[in-house]
Amino acid sequence: MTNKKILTLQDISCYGQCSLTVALPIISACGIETVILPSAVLSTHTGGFTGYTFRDLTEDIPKIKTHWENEGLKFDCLYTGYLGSVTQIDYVYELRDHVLNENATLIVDPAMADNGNLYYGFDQNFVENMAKLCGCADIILPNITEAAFMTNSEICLEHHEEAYVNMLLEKLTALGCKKIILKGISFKDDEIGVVYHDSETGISKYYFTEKIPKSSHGTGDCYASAFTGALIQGLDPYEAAKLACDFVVECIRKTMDDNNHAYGVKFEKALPMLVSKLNK
Ligand code: PXL
Repeated sequence: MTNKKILTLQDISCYGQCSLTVALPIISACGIETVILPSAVLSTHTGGFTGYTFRDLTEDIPKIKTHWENEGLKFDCLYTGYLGSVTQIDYVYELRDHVLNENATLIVDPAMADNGNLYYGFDQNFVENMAKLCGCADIILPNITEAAFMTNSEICLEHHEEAYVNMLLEKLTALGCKKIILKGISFKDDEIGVVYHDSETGISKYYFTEKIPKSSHGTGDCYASAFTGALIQGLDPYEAAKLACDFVVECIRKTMDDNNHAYGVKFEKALPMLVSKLNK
């Protein structure tokens, strides 16, 4: 039996249900061995908290990579989430070149913006470097805001038109992006969804779910983790994209009745649903 291993590079936000504290349990629940490379340790995430601590682990990344190389450790997938600097983006290429198996998959979630704004601390230079990384990835998972920033496009957050989505997909393809899952598309008031676009075949496939009128932090990380776990478990990218949509809706549903839980979603309560759908 093969035992595929995913390496994921992103921060640990100790409190806040995002990045590694969701990626590790979600990918593990998908039945995949998950190896973590923490890029930083923060006391909380940066969305809505002030005065958080930030321990930068950038200089540990090449040392950890070298140790793994010396041990002959290799991975079938590298999934990157929130990265704190351009130097960390540069280390993704090093990891790709030195600790991945042949035919491994590079999945990049350019987790740097949402709702029309860059997250605290990011600038145009970071955006340009992230766009370059996305151009080298096998699969990228931007939301509309991230796609617009990376392609210098107008940011349109609702009432999308298909022409707008196609324009973003074309510009992302021009960056070199191969398979694109563009999130947060809304053609109708009560629906939200994703498009899966394969740049090689030119085929786009949409998937929509009900739109729950609640903005939740951390759903992008839940989405990317469920997608990555499902893909490496053997689903094709469109099926994995659909399952990740259903999982995120369930995460939001499980959190909806709690007004003191805006910092994240109660993804733990949605894991049984993810596991049962994945094993069907
Ligand atoms: O969920 C993305 C994310 C991850 N890590 C940190 C963040 C954010 C979003 O704000 O601040 C530290």
